[in-house]
Amino acid sequence: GSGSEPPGPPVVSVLRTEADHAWLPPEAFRVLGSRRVLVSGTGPLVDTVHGEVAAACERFGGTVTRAREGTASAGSAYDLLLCLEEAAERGDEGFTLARERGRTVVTATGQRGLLHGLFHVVRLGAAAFDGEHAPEAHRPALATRMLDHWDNVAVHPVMGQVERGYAGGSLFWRDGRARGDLERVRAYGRLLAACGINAVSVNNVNVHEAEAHLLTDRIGDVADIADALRPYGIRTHLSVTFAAPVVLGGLTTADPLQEEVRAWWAGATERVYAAIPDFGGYVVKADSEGQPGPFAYGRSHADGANLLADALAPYGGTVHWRAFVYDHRQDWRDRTTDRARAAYDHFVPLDGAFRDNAVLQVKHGPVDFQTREPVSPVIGAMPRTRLAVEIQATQEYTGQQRHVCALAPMWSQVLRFRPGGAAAARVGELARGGLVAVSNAGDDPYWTGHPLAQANLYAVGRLGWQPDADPLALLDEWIELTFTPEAGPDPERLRAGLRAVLRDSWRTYEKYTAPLGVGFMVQPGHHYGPSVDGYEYSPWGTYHFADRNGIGVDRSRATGTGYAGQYAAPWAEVYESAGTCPDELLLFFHHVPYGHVLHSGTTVIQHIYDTRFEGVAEVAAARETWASLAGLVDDARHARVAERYEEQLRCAREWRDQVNSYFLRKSGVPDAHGRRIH
Ligand code: GCW
Repeated sequence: GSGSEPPGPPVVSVLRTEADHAWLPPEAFRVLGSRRVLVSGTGPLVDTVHGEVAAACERFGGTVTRAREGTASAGSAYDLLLCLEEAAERGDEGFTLARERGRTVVTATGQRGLLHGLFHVVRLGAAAFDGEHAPEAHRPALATRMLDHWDNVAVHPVMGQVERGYAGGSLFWRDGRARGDLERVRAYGRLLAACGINAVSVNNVNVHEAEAHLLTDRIGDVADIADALRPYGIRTHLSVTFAAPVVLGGLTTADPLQEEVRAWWAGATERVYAAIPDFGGYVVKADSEGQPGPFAYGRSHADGANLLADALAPYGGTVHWRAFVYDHRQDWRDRTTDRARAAYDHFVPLDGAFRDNAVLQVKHGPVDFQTREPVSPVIGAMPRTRLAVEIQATQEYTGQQRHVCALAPMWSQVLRFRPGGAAAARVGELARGGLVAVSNAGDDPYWTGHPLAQANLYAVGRLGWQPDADPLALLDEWIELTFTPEAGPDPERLRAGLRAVLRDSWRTYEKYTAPLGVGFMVQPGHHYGPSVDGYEYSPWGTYHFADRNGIGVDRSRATGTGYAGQYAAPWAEVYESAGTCPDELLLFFHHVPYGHVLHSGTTVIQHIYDTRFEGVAEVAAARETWASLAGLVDDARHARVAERYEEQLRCAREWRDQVNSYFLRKSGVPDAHGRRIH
């Protein structure tokens, strides 16, 4: 039961939806829900906090009291105080946590901070009510932690409802209309808030006809989504087409320096804010893979981004301008053009030219979310520009949510990388514009298609909050919340099993797919499964150059495309020579003979054979481990994962056999261990 004095606002309902609870199962609230809790402060997000606590107490026998004002000094009648201290400054996301006189005290000066504090207590579980300690301050390292949905409103003839979506349909759109399932959207917002995400962009960066209209005549649909996400502190953003003044406004130009174009954006943006007062801003993919942009008018990308930044500035909005600009109609015969160079070549000369409310959104690697890439040299090379780092939770190139591939270890490597060398700042510190992930969620009952892919969505928010967090600790945290092992018969075996199948799954995936950082051996179009030469003679700029003597892309300054020279010291030197380049990136930077000996002591060709065999063996072992967890995980979830392991194993074998056969045939070098290669 929940007491209340004075009679506060209505308890905000905690959700009713068929969807999986993911990392917020009722059981995760047991510790908190069996306590005596005081929630103090006013405002819509405090109502959300109160609703969460009330639902937990209802279920687990605790009590919740609602007060209007901060009462951190209140008597010993409570085990937990959740206090909003001052008039809500909505921007403030931090909170402090203390244990004093047998009570746990969370104080925040902003409503969102209180919400984060609540979920922090949930994460801590019993530890939140242990011992005594002085107030510790928590605040997000990155102010923006955003998900980009590549969701189409209308079903795209090739890409479907969700571009690169592996989790069913869109949470927002279906067959050309808003789905209107706002309870589900709200549940999504709740999960996102609980891992630290605070912004969502609701449509594909490839903005087709129907989607373009979200900006104007269909803004009401976006406003409905924003209303559903707002109670969980999440701001809504929109992808827009740079050609909007032409396609929506009837102008003859979208030239960013034309007054009529500027006026059109100002007016359109004013109407957006009339519908959504806390609208986050625009996301733009311009001059990229066929999308319109400023180049058509002879203008720079700073001109383009600043046009939208100026329109958004009066309302506190931000434009996220993507740096994914390259020539996708390249001639494969032309060895001087290197797609990896493109973002740096286009954008670094513009450093300092972008407005304060323009964020340049840079993919973490120079090419395209491959299993292994170096960190983009753009990060670190634009000190006077707000950069956001873009990662891909949707597993386009990492198994499409049919394979287990826990990506936190990869993302963590990126965020901990120091572009300026050992003493310089980390990527996680340089990303002042935030962390952005392409979402992997959809209307699938498990949200992410593969139930274990929920771990990736969870890690996005947690790494945005704390980019130097230990990725394995985050996996453990996700396991504790999602599976609540202590509630089951054999918590240690469950934990150990989940760790075993998740922790190294990215490296396992790497072992059976494209070797040593070379990338792109996927089937063209859908990008699932192997095709070693699938992109070799294509216009996309993604080649491996394998011949009978060797493989890899020479990106050195001395003899290659010069890409290695885009890095600062010491990386430019490290990557320049095959002798110092790390093994896992060797073929990204160098073309070497098959007999080249790696730092690991083995040759490139033998490494290719060995790791393909190992990768398949590791998948087979993981499948067995998963099978052994039957009875410790709920049956439906267990069955869903088991079925996906069958496909993962089939696909891993296909990768192994195609890659090994290809290189045996090219090189003529037999496997040192005489294993069967076809
Ligand atoms: O990885 C590629 C994808 C495209 C995507 C593009 C991008 C939305 O294959 O589907 O388009 O990147 O990031 O814009």
